[in-house]
Amino acid sequence: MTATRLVPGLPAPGRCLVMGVVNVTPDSFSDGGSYFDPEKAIAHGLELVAEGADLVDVGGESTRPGAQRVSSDEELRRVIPVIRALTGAGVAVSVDTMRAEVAEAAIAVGAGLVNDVSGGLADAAMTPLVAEAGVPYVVMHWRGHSHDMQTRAVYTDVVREVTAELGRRVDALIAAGADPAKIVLDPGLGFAKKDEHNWTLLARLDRLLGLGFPVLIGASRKGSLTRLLSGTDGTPRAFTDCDDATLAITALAAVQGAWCVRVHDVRPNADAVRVAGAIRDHA
Ligand code: PMM
Repeated sequence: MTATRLVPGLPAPGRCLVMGVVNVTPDSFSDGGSYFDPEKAIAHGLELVAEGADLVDVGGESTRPGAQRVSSDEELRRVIPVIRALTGAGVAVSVDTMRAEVAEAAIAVGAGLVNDVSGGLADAAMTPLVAEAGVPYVVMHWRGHSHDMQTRAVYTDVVREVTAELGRRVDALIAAGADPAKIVLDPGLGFAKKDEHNWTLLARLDRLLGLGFPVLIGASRKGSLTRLLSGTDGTPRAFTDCDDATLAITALAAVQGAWCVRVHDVRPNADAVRVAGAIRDHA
């Protein structure tokens, strides 16, 4: 597995890809409210591409710890106009959704990848949908919805359990007829994970990379960074002030062969993946 591995239908620039985040939500922890207005979301997506994003991830449902679900009608209302406008402008778009209905509507307006933080576990219709549609699909490690996911952050060996649970999702997808070449794996940093679990998964990224599928890392502005960088009084660093730290993870993951990083602050991450690409080219 290398960063250059092609996932059909997506850009293949020969280095780790950069996925820019557009949360069309009033309450995402990282950029909550900033792009809830569709015009602002579209403008932001275009801005991320101008800064070097290879694709733009559009989501309409917050997954921050404790978040409650929105209805599928509301999710559709939030994301579809934004995806339609961005794909119409030639942008490669992924839809960040746990719902097959939303994924299907997004694909119909041009989304080229489905990014499902539940890895198909939240909606039984998702696995057959992505298998049938033949789109690239991000299978993130997940143990339950955000309102109580941190109670499931219980592991004996987090690396072994996460890779095994992802492996079972891959088996289900292949059994449903999905093309293995279109499956992307994601350890799900911060989802039913304590800080120690997130750091251990990053320390042993080789184990996930070793499964042979492209790997996506979503570390940008995650709580583990805010707590790692807390002040001397123990106050966590603000989410939006963790972009330099995100960059460190991007560089380390990209040089090891991650396929894509999902980030909010695109421009420096786009530089970092190019640096990592140059190092890999000369390894
Ligand atoms: N994290 C969030 C949302 N979607 N998708 C993938 N594949 N991996 C992630 O780690 C991930 C995700 C939550 O972060 P946000 O509120 O900044 O969007």
